[in-house]
Amino acid sequence: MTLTADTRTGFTTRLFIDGAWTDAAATFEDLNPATGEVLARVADASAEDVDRAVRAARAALEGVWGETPGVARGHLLNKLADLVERDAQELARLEALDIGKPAGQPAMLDVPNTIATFRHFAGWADKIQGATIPTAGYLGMAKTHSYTVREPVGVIGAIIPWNTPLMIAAWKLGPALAAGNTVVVKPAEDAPLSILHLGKLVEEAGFPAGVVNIVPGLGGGAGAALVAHPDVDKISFTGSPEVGRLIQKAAADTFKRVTLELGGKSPQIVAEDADVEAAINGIAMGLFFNQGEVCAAGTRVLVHRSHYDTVVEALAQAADAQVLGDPFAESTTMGALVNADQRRRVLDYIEAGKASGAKLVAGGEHDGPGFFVRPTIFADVDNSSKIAQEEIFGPVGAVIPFDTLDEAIAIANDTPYGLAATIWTRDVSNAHTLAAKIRAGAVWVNGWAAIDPALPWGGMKSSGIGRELGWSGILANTEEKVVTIVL
Ligand code: TXE
Repeated sequence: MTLTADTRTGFTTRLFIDGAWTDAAATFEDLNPATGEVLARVADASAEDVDRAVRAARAALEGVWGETPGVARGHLLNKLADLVERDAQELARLEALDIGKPAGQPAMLDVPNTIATFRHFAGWADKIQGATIPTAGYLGMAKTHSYTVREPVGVIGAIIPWNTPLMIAAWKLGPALAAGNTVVVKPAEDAPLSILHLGKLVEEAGFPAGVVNIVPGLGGGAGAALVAHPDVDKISFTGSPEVGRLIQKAAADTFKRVTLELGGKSPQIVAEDADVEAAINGIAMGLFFNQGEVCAAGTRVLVHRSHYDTVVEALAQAADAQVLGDPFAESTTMGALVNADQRRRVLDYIEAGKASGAKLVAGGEHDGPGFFVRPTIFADVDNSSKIAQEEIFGPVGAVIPFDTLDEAIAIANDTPYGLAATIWTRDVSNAHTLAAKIRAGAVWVNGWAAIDPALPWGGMKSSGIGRELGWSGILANTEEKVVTIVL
């Protein structure tokens, strides 16, 4: 898909509350990462705006939305999917403009995945069922008839990161709306534009006022207000472990439910029997796609010693071959990091890598007028070093040799994270053994990031709590109620 770089700047966005678009008292700047210029002035929701949004969501839940049957919720989600499909080019353009990623990437992944997610959950909306459960009876005196129902959790606060905002908003909205919840969405300050466009489509699809509200704002402002609000039943968050920890603590005050997706330090393991050529291409994608700003980025490359030199050399070449630049140029394969802080953070990690004694074989410096960082590969990395333990969220790979699969498993599990892992092997026994022993929410064999809206998504250990997507996404957005009739 070729997209036109319509880089109009200087516009001011609004809040979407109770079905109406309103101005905020304050705004903040949203920058174009590829140029560093101000792209838009974004309405900054205050605590009062968040309160209005939560009240609108509660009113919709207790009113028209609570009376809307699953089949009608499914129709609306399908309509929304159709509208996202209609506006696919515009949404991909906004994503490239706001985040700095090559425009072909959101056109290939984020937008189609958003459509698929809404369609998947449209299908669930009228199939959310309970069970009838045989029991021993009532205190030995009477028989009973018991059944369960799955009810919406209530008002859900969805806090979204900036790396793939449209898609992650869909991952939270799809199951929440299918299950009959109402939602207040807080986009990240660096990338609210595609979600605001989605708000227009929610309106056009005909969702009743208050079912979806969008309150862009700062994390410590609108985000914290949403987390603290006593009338929010659940927070669904994707972002950093630091903020995830704050959210879980704050949620304890009102016993809000939480789903937390907090990133990772995912291994990609190249076994002795791997198809090395296929592995190299997949590993490079796992390192460099979306500038490495991916929660499941395969940043620790564990390579059997027999392939080590080949893989290190090929990844260095793949890094050097990346073309950084204008997200809308056909030749660009990698965009800019999202903001100056993120670039600083990634460059600091590169310095830490050099200081650790790891061997820098590609990249290592920044580039261009925007927030660019050259893709970087370190070889001979010690798994206990900072660059192997901490999430960098940039195009930086750490290559580590191993001799036995047991050693690979031990290294793979030796981080605080457990989001995803990729295994490159042609031996089905190795595939199953590694899949069983690696502590991660998702294990991919012979292909990085094989995600699908039907598959549960979430992490073990510090990568988070709970699962999104698939039937697990419905479970996470419903409360189970048991009804017992004493006969
Ligand atoms: O994340 P934050 P940042 C990791 C990644 C990245 C680092 C920092 O390693 O380098 O986090 O990114 C909102 N109460 N991930 O600073 O701050 C914020 O406004 C409520 C991994 O951008 O966690 C935004 O909407 N909300 C990750 C969202 O939280 C608050 C994706 C995420 O921002 C808040 C993003 C508060 N007190 C970053 N403070 C992944 N899992 O994929 C901030 N927010």
